[in-house]
Amino acid sequence: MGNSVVVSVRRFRPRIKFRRPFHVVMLGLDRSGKTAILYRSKWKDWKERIVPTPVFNVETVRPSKDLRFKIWDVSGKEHIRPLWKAYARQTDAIIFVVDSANEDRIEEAKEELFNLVNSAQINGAPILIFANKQDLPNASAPMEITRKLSLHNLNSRHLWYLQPTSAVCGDGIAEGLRVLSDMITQWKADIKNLKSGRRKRKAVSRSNSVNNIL
Ligand SMILES: Nc1nc2c(ncn2[C@@H]2O[C@H](COP(=O)(O)OP(=O)(O)OP(=O)(O)O)[C@@H](O)[C@H]2O)c(=O)[nH]1
Ligand SMILES: [Mg+2]
Repeated sequence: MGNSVVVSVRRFRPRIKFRRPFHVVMLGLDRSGKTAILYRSKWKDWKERIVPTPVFNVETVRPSKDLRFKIWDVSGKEHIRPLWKAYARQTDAIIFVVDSANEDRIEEAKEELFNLVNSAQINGAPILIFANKQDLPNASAPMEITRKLSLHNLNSRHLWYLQPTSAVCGDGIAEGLRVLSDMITQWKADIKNLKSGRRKRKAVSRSNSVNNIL
């Protein structure tokens, strides 16, 4: 499988330990392979368990000893997509799964991704894109998927990373989740710094106004 496409603009910080699992929503068009990725990470008999998702599945997965993710895998069917924003609100991150071998639906996937990310309800959460089904002979290369999805035009508030995967072979999933945990850590640290910066500025302006009065 080709190399992952690293597209995040900032370097990730050292890992901080979180006690609770990261809460993540996994979205993408129907049949892109979301449930296959989730169940592949969880059970040996994952193949027998896969059916189209009626609304959502939720599972906690452990890609490595120090990492836990609680993943909401939401149906990609057209009538469920209006609910995506509600599922994505207040999660630690979004995983967006694309079928790399289905050229005909890549534009539709791009529209849904931008529709989601440009929503006011999605508050800068990091995005991991799984370019799935890389085992198929007609799968587009990661760089090509990056271009077709116009990922470089994503809102700059979001850290993002594209990881080629194959749910069938199991390739790329744990690697992608590791990068995702780093992005979440970075995002949370940025929010914390921003808040403490604001508090400091407020304190300074308060003391300035007191000095002006005196
Ligand atoms: N060759 C190949 N097939 C895959 C891969 N991932 C999933 N599939 C197959 O693609 C089909 C759809 O997979 P699902 O996991 O049900 O897709 P989904 O995104 O959850 O679809 P919805 O639940 O309808 O939103 C199934 O037949 C899977 O076995 C992959 O990496 N490679
Ligand atoms: Mg599914």
